[in-house]
Amino acid sequence: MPLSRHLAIVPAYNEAAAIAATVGDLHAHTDFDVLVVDDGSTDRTGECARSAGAAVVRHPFNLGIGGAVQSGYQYALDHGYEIAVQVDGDGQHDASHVGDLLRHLAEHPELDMVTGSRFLELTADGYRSSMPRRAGIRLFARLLSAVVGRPVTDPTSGFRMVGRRGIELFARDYPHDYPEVEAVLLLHFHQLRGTEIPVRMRPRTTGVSSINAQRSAYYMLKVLLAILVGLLRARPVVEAGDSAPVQAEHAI
Ligand SMILES: Nc1nc2c(ncn2[C@@H]2O[C@H](COP(=O)(O)OP(=O)(O)OP(=O)(O)O)[C@@H](O)[C@H]2O)c(=O)[nH]1
Ligand SMILES: [Mg+2]
Repeated sequence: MPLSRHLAIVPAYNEAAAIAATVGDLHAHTDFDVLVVDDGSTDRTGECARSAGAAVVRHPFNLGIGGAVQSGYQYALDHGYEIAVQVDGDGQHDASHVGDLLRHLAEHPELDMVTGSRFLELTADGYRSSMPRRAGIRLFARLLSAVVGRPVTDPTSGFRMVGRRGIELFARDYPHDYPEVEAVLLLHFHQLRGTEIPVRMRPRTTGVSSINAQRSAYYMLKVLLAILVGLLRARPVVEAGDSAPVQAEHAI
């Protein structure tokens, strides 16, 4: 049995320069157990994470961020955690907000996921990504808000906390490649509920971003197609009083 009922899942790929500080930040601000998913790094990410006091799951080769996060949810499910929060390994997510996410989830038991949004804060300080990426984020935000029927302001934020139902869903199924936007849809199509609260993020100070100019274009196209395909796919129809889908078809 785990010591805590709460787990921080930290996906990390070649983050040796930042991972110890990220784990330290989580230990300083939360009582969450910390799992670093070392996604086939070629540097010392795994060793640094372990020395900093985290549990480490290591992929034999690089699966990409979606695979890394899904491994984390599988670990959370297998070890009986009730709450899991995703925190990037590059130090951009400020662990002092983990308590805010937890409080919000505890105060709203109808919710399954709470996401930290950079764009809800009234003051404009904190990292909000580059101009071109912000344009993409705005487009995804509009599309997602229309589809899920609630305001989504930061669809690419990977700073998210889920309860048990979210852990079960994401352990079973999690999008690959650039998963954050699709994960919001996945949650919605499984009739789970999400919301956002304001957080401040930091710029990446070390390591290499997964999103350069070339990949941004691929990201946009891939995620737009994924949204479209997700909308076209058949989904289970749940009738009032049923606990199981009556029409056994697939969700996104
Ligand atoms: N680049 C990359 N990151 C991965 C991978 N697997 C896990 N990660 C981790 O996923 C997290 C998010 O990736 P980032 O490249 O920082 O993406 P981002 O935060 O949207 O982009 P930046 O704002 O430019 O940092 C980081 O902690 C990475 O270490 C992978 O295959 N590639
Ligand atoms: Mg980052």
